[in-house]
Amino acid sequence: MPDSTNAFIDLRSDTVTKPTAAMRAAMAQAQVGDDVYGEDPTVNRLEALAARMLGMEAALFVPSGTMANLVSVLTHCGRGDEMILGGDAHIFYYELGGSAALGGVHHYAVPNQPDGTLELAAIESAIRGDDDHFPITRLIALENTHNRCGGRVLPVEYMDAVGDLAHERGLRLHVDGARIWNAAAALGVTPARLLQNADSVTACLSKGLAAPVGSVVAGKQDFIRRARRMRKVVGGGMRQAGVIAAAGIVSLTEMVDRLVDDHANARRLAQGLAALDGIEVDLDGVETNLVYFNLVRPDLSAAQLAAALADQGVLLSPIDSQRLRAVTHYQISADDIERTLAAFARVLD
Ligand code: TLP
Repeated sequence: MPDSTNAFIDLRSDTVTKPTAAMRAAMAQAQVGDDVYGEDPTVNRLEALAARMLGMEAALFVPSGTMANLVSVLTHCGRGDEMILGGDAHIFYYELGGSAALGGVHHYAVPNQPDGTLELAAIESAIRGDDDHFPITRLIALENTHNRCGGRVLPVEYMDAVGDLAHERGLRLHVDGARIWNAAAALGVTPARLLQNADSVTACLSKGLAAPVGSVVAGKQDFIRRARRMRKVVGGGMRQAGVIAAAGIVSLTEMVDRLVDDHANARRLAQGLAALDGIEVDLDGVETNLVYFNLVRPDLSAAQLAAALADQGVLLSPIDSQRLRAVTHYQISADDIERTLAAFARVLD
């Protein structure tokens, strides 16, 4: 079975998820056309469905979350404009400075709080005044769930408040919602409610929702029309993309409701890790499918622990010399969590 041949318990990321049998069947049967002409019926269906679920007027299918953020930022901002974002934001930390390199967009990074938020006062004071020395602030970007802050969920009231602040000051709010589905599941609200005050969102299909490829950008009709042109600029115009969009439709219709299982597995993993000597986990901070933890052993680095666990068949990501990340997802069962904890116990013994 192509979906279950992985010999490792792979907790490096939810990006490693493989397509389900239903996705492969949908891909094989997908009706296709040329999407640059707007003629791929499956892509059009995916975009309409995603827009509806995200509570936005329209959506655009793109190959990756990185391109979704890039296209969004370049559509909101011109050269020399500024965006305010967190110093731990994926856009700031892990996207090669793409919007600066390709679009000349200046990044104003303010500190992320441990819960993934940016203090409203910090955002407020980062907004530039009318002065010939300053770039023009155009955009605020939030991330929900927040990856580097531990998969933390930004609550509805906070999202609303940042949207209000942005709009009062004539700015736009973009949400890197690569894992917005996890955020909504953890809060027990719809993604549409969570994004009610946002102008645009990146939402990934190929993480917890297990599609092989693809993300969407969603926003107002006019924004998406301009984003479509920007996608073409960065080389993201795809042709018979219905073959992959078909998997994305299965993601949205069949894979959202099960995310709570990943969250339960993450919690069980975090609790088991917290009970081990040499590991520290902030249990209150484990709200979704990401488990960040610290190794507190002078004789072992995070990279050495990861290597020793790989020898035991368990893969996870060292983040720095002491910090590691484990991510639960569709291909990780409750039994895999127990086997992972047993491997940890052997390695740390
Ligand atoms: N995150 C990846 C790595 O790039 C770190 C991971 O394994 O978690 N926004 C957020 C919040 C993300 O976590 C990611 C991927 C992206 C955007 C980019 O998505 P892709 O990988 O599809 O370009």
